[in-house]
Amino acid sequence: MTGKTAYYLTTPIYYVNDSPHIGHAYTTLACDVLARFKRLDGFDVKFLTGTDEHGQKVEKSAQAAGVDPQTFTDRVSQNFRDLAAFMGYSNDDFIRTTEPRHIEACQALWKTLIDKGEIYLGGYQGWYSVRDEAFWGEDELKTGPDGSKLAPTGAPVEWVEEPSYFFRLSAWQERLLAFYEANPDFIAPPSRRNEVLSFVKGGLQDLSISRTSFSWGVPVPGDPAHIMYVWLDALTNYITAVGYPDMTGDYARYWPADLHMVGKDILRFHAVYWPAFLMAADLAPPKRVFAHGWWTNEGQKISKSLGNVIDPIKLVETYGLDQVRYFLLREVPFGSDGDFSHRAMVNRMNSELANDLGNLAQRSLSMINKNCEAKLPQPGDFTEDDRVMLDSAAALLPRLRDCLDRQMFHEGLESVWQVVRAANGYVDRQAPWGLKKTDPARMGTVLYVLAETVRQIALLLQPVMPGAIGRLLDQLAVPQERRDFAGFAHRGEPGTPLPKPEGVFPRYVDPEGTGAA
Ligand code: ME8
Repeated sequence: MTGKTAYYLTTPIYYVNDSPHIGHAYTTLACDVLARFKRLDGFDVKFLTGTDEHGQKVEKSAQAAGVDPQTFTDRVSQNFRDLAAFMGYSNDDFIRTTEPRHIEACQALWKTLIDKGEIYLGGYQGWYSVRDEAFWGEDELKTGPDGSKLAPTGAPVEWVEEPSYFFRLSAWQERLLAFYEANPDFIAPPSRRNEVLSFVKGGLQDLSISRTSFSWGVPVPGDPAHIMYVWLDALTNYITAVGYPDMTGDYARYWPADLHMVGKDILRFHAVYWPAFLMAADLAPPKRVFAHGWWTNEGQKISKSLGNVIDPIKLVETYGLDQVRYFLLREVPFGSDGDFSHRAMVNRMNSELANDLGNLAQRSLSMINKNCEAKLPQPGDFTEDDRVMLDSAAALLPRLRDCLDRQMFHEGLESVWQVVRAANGYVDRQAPWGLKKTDPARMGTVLYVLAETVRQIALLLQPVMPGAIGRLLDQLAVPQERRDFAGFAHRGEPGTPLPKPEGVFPRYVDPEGTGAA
């Protein structure tokens, strides 16, 4: 067992009715950056993602594809694993809800809830949306253009009447409110917290948690005519992956999870139902749920029927993996909705990556290569300007820790770019190219300060752009064992030979020369 502090974070598990799209790539990317950051910062990280394979939506998609649900889910789940590898995600586990370990965990949780009197058998009559895999109250529905009833999400609903087990959610209203009160950081961002609070204050109904009208799901223990409601099944994945029902080992180490990252549409399941299920089973609720916003495409809502779904693989092929990773976390305040546009993507890529950071690194390293025999120069005494530069780079580590603990990726990146811009100002002011003849020792000091600033910036940017930044750290000759945050304060050794520098952030050039950028 390591002496490191455990940090457990999860993505939602994705429905296998669909190919992976930008929404999936985005949620997992945010977790990946956080996981990488925490690992570099000395935590024992467990980062989980996976696929949600049961339920009526998946069963219907399998039927439409003309294959049995297991064959179908095997195929589609693989697409999500392939995406994870392609995007460079560093997840430690990939869970599938059709695995035996998960079925065992769901049935154990169910039995505990039955034993504690939290589940009873009744009958369900009401509206169900297969697309949302959610029950909706009559008062929540709206009317579509053709007069049909629709869920508040716009999804079609159908009337369902069947025997069903219920979870006594209504009994949890006050205890949930007390839990939110005692844990003000449980739901983020704060606007979402208010939304959940007012939903719970509005009163909770008991929740139907089994279905009998189809069979693609986890059988209810002792009553196999019923299968578990897909959300009870799906949420349980977070404890399956730490070994539940065995509560020693990984469960003891990693549970409760430090963070469930979710999209805003599935917050209610994570912030209301899930803590209620857990508390009812005498298990600890997670520490935090963060609901991020949704992307639109060139100003339009993304939908299959509009044909404007963004394929993350195409995006990466067009702009580059590190560039896409940077853009998605930089462009939009995390938690708000955001718009993807070619123009915005190219703008960030060319002005911030190629110009601001790329040029800073390239010109600093080229001058060292040319004027300092390709070795890290020996610095002399630091001036006030040098010290301000070095101090502002050093202040970034605590600043980023704070931003990332609040999942404010854009704020963290903006702080880094303030230092990048300050460093470009420092180069212009110090004009080291003019010192070669007049004061070579001072030139060495300035170039040392620059190399040091770029090193610190690069260390902190590794989680966002592991490929390009890895190459930049190679060019700074930072040894692998000094690339974690324990090595942050460890300045480069003067005299270290540096390889010939090469740009790591190419400019985007429009292939058709349309000048869209
Ligand atoms: O909800 N922009 O699975 P899912 C940003 N199986 N995020 C988006 C998006 C967009 N345009 N479209 C979708 C499920 N998402 C359940 C989860 S967890 C126990 C079970 C996000 O495949 C969406 O908010 O529908 C959600 O977080 C995820 O992508 C897709 O989930």
